[in-house]
Amino acid sequence: MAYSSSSSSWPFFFFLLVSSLCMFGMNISTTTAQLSPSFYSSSCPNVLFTIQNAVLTAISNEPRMGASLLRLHFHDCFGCDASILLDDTSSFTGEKTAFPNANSVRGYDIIDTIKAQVEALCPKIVSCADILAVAARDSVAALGGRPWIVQLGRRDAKTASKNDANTNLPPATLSLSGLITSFSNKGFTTKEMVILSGSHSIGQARCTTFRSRIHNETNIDAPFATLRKTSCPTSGNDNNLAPLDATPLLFDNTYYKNLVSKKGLLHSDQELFNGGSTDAQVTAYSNDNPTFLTDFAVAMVKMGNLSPLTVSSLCMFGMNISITSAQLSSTFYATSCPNLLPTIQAAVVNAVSNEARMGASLLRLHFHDCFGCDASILLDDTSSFTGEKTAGPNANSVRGFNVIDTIKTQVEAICPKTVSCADILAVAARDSVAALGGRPWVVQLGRRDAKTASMSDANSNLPAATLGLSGLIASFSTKGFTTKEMVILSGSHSIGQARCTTFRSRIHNETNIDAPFATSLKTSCPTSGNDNNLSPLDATPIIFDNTYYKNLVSKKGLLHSDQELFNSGSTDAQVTTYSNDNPTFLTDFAVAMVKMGNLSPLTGSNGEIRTNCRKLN
Ligand SMILES: *[C@@H]1O[C@H](CO)[C@@H](O)[C@H](O)[C@H]1NC(C)=O
Ligand SMILES: *[C@@H]1O[C@H](CO)[C@@H](O)[C@H](O)[C@H]1NC(C)=O
Ligand SMILES: CC(=O)N[C@H]1CO[C@H](CO)[C@@H](O)[C@@H]1O
Repeated sequence: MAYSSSSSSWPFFFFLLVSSLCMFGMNISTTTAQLSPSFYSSSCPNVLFTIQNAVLTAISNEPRMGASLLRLHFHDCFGCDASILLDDTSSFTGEKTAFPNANSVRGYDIIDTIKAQVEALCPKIVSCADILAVAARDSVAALGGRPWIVQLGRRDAKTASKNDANTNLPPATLSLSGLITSFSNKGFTTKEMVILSGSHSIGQARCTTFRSRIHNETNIDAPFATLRKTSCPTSGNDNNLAPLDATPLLFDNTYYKNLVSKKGLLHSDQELFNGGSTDAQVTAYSNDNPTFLTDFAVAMVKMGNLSPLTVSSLCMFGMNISITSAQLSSTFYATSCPNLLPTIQAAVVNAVSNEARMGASLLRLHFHDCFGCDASILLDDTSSFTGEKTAGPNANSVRGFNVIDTIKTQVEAICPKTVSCADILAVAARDSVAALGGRPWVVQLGRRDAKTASMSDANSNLPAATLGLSGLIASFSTKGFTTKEMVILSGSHSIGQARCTTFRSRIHNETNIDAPFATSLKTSCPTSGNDNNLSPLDATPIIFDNTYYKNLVSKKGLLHSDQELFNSGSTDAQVTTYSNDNPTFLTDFAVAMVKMGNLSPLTGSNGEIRTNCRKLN
C-alpha cells in the first residue's frame, strides 16, 4: 500500500530482460505496466515450485500458517508491494505496527525463508510482493481451495505507510455499509467484498477482535456465544484465539454456512448476513462450495493486481514484440475464455471425488494422446475410420472419455468453438495430479485438434509394459526425452491401476520381484483367466507421490517396465534418489509434464477446434 513514485536505478538484470524483449520489435504501448504469469519463466523458471514447496513445508509444520500467509498478502494488498514486510527502524515507521496488523499479522519468518531460497536460486530477480502473492495462492490451494494463476512482475515498495494501513484496511468493527465502502475504495464490488471475506474460511482471530460481539450482540447463536465466552471473558485473555469458522484448516464455504446460522465470529463477518443486501449471496455460497471456490480464485487475481509497482515506461518508445502464433502460451484463452481453467478444474475435482481412480485415468489419457498432443485419441471409430482407441496400448485400458465429454460440454457452454479438446486434456491431467497431492504446473495452451488419428502410430509409439530399460530409453528418446525424463514420467504410475494381463507374466515368472508381493497378487491374477482384474500400480494408488519409486527399490514394481527402472541398470541411482525425496520428484515431474504437453502440438491454422471431442467437425 505504499506507492513509490521514484524509479531511479533499475538493476542490471532487469535492463537485460527488457532490452531483449525490445529487440523483437512490436508495439507494447500501455500494456507494459501489466503483470504476467510468465514474468519469471526465463529469469527464474523454478520460482513457483520453490515457493510452493516452502509453503507446503510451512503448512505441514503448522497448518494455521496457511491462513497467516493469505492474510499477509491481503493486508499487503490494497497495493501489493511488500510494504507490509518492512521492519520499523529508528528513522522509519512501517505498517507492521498499524492497528489492523499489530499482534495479528504473522508469517514474516516464512516469507524470509522463502526469500532466502529464491535468492539462492535467482539472486535479485524476484520481488517480495510476488512471493507474497504466490504464497497466498499456494496456501489456499494446500488447504482445499482452488488455485489461481498468479500474475507476476510486481516490484517492492521503497516506502510504507502506517497511516495508509490504518485507514485502508477494513477493521472487524465495520458495518455492512462500511465494508462496502472500504472495498469500493479499492475498486471492488459488493459481491467481490463478500467473496473476499471468504478468506475467513481459514484462520483464527484474537479475543479482542470478537469480545464485544460474543458478549453484547444479539444476532448471534446463543450456544455459540456461550462457548466462545469460556476462552474470551469480558476482560483479560486478549490473545486467546478462536477459529474464524468451524473448519479453520479447510478452505471451503463453511464460513458462509456459519453466517447463515448466526455463528459469524467477527462483527464484520455477521454483517454480511444480517437482514441486508448481501444475505442472498451468503446463502448462495453456503449452498455451493464449488462456485465460492471459483469466485474466490477470480477475486484473488483482481486483488493481487491492485496498483502494483511495475516497469511501465521502460519500453514505451515504440518497440515491437513478435508474438509467434505458432507457440503455446499459458494465457492463450485469457480473453477468449477467461473462466476456462476454473471450469475444467471444478469438473476434474468433481470427477475425482466421485471416483478417485479417475485422476489416474485422465493423466493417462493425456499421456497416451501425447507423443503429439492433438486429441486424436478421443476420436471414436466410425465405419470409414479407425482411430487410436482400439490400438493395443489403449484398448480396454484408456478411460475417462465421458469425463472429457462432460468438461467439453461445459466449456462449449461458456466459450463456444474456442477451446480445443487437446488443451482440455492437458489441463485435466494437471488438475488430476494436483487433486491427488502432486504439484500443479502451468499448462501451456493453444493446441488445436487433429483432423485424423493413427492407430498404427499409437501402436508403435506408445511404450508397452513389456519393454526393457533400453526399449524404454529408446521409446522416450524418439520423442526427445532424456533417460532422466523417462524415469520422471514413469512416475505417473504413482497413481492408478493396471489389469492382470499387463503384469501376469511378471508376477508368475520373474525373479526380481519381492516374493510376498508376487504371492499376494497371484490370487486375483492367476496364470490364466481374470484378465481384467485390477491391481494398484503402487502402494498408494490415489496419492501422487514417490511411493512408486520406493516400491521399485523394494522390488515391488507391478509392471515389467516399471521394475526395469531399478534392476541394476543405469537408472537405479535416480530411482533411489526419488524414493528418498518426494519434493524433488514432484517438482521434476511437473517440469517434465510441461515438456510432454508441448510435444509437436498443432497450432495456428493447423487442425481444428472440435466441438465434439469424439468427432471431426
Ligand atoms: C457491552 O456494551 C456495554 C455498553 O455499550 C459496554 O460498556 C461493554 O464494555 C460492552 N462489553 C463488551 C465485552 O464489549
Ligand atoms: C512363464 O514362462 C513360461 C516359459 O516362457 C511360459 O510358457 C508361461 O506362459 C509363462 N507364464 C506366464 C503366467 O506368463
Ligand atoms: C516501431 C515499429 O516497428 N512499429 C511497428 C510495430 O508493428 C506494427 C504492425 O504490427 C507496425 O505497423 C509498426 O510500424
